[in-house]
Amino acid sequence: MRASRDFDDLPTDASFTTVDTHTEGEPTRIVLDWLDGSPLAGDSIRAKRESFADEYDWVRELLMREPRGHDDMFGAVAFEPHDDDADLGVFFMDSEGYLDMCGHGTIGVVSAFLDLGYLSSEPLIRVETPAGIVEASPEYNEDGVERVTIQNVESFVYGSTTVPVSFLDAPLSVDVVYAGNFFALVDSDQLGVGVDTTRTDEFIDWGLEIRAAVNDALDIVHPFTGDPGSISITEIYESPAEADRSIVVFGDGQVDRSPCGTGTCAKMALLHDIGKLSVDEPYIHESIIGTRFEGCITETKQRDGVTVVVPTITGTARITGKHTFVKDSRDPMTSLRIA
Ligand code: PYC
Repeated sequence: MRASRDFDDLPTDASFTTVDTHTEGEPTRIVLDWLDGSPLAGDSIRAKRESFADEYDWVRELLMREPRGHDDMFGAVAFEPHDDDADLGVFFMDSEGYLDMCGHGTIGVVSAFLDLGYLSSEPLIRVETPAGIVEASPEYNEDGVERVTIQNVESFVYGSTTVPVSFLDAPLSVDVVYAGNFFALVDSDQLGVGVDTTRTDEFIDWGLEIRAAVNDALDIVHPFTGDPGSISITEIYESPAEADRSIVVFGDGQVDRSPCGTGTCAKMALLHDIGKLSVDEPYIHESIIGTRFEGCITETKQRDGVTVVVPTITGTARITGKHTFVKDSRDPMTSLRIA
């Protein structure tokens, strides 16, 4: 019997190469196949993401969902930037769709690409994302990249609202904050529970219901671009003495294992707005599994009458593998979800 040592003998329709990482526990499967300049139509990163979604959404499903991924998988597609000033272009995806910005994913991509020599070790790496340019500053030790700090896009409190929800008698108060994605932020005191892993399924149901209720209640428009927006992520937080902790629900009910990079920025923007976090004051944000991002607001600005903050977050990512995924032409099971 002959053992096949590579994929050349398999009847494959397609194959994809990824570098997989986790950032403080949250995976990022980084797709390399568009890095060599393979064309994605469009004259902006958003347009390129739209063409990917139109033409290659099956690749997202193939790589994010079972049997190659799982319902909580997260991914990034890396490509040559559209913006001449950027070093790298990235957009983000999960098992349900796409996000405009991702903090843990950006840390994962920058850290892995530096460790693998795909990026040269500059002190500042500019990453083009659908939300705008994000600046990454790596810190090294003798073994390579130790941590990465990213300066996220300008973030701001959009407003607040109350929405009726099935799991409370009273309406729920929600703060709406933009930090590269629009967030619904909810204080867990209103739910009468602390944030921990004993109730993850309930938090997922609540998070999805809150997101839908706020999207029903508000017609969100980004104040600077005029683009229509919607809440993509619900962040339910508590503030114990040692460090703020949150559970972050997005996609089709995914839970971020990391403290959520954009979610940390959203929380800092909210705290600054209510006078509880000053510029340059260190902020620690803990995830549902106890991992942490360090955050800071480095600056505030007035933009079109809105106070925006410039937030940074710092965290560590590690490579978990490099993979070649194939779509065997005999295999009908390209993407599996159990309802
Ligand atoms: O780190 O910004 C983040 C993020 C968004 C969704 C999952 N993680």
